[in-house]
Amino acid sequence: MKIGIVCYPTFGGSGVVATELGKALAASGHQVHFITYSQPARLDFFSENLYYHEVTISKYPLFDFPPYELALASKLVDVVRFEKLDLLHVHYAIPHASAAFMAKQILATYGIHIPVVTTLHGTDITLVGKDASYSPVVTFSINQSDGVTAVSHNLKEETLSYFDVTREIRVIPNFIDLDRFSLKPRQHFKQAIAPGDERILVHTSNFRKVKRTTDVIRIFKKVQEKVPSKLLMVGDGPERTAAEQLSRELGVANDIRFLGKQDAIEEILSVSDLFIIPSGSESFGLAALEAMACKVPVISSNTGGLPELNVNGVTGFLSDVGDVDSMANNAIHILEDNTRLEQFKEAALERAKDFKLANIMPLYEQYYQEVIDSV
Ligand code: GMT
Repeated sequence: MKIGIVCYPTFGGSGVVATELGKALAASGHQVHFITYSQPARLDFFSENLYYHEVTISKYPLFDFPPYELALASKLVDVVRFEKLDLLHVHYAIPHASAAFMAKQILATYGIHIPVVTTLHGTDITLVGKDASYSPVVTFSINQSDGVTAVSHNLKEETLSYFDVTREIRVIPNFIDLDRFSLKPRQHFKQAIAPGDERILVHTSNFRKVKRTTDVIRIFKKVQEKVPSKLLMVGDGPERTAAEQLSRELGVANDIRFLGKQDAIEEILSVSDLFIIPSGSESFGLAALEAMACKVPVISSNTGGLPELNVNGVTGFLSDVGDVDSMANNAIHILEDNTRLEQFKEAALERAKDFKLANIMPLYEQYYQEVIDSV
């Protein structure tokens, strides 16, 4: 197949899923065309089946807000026409699904009928999509897609309960490349972070409010009172300063390293004992899956799609959003006993294997074919 993929080219979860899916599809023989405003972060090598088309946005003094959606729709028309694509797969509804709808209408005037699959990732529904300034367009463009997927059953239910969606939604979860995300021997790094053989806790995110990064600091403070430990905070974003400030106020700053944005997350996960993800909303939790693939159990909130990934009492524990005491107690329970920690680590890896790329990519391929056959 010749597949066009539209996504945010940044480090965010939806962009990572889209890019890794495109790379895997290309590796299995499909021709994949990425159409974005800059080179996707993980598309940093050459492959004969991978193409990248940059959406260029003309600036004009009249435009306080350059019309990206129009530039994207025009580029989609161009790429579909001249590269003769079979299907467009857009990741993150806003504004990709509506741009694809517009491109589809224009292409029809050339006698070209291109099927569009929209994948809902989370905040495009749970936060931004529900905003009254977007919701009519989100509802319309989901219904106008020829196929719709959601990354968890919970996200599907959220979408159906909030939007007047008539399209069937197929659940296809996030996936993991176990060749990249696996436990790597990094003893020297572990020694540098935890010279007294302390436990290492880790959090990775974009430090947005929804991630509740200050809860991570509060949990760590409580854990540290019972189990000697260190905390690695990976990523950057608007809440980083608040998290840093809180760690100083609570007197734990010397045991926390804020590492900023990192490419080789798997290296950091490889030295970690426990992953903390107390999000207020999380449609799947790709970051938790990456941790589990590196044998790191998960302390999470029980929101969104997290219960579909993290098995309570087996791969980690789930608590109500904001219940810092429960999360800290669960973390201590796992960390205070070597044998128990090892059991949780093994179980985390076993669960991660359910989401390996080889299991999930065929679900997309099969769905593409169904959508193509149905239009
Ligand atoms: O987590 C983020 O804020 C980034 C966001 C995105 O769209 O880039 O991630 C969402 O999509 C990921 C991939 O499908 C999911 O694993 C994340 O759970 C989801 N984030 C939220 O729902 C907050």
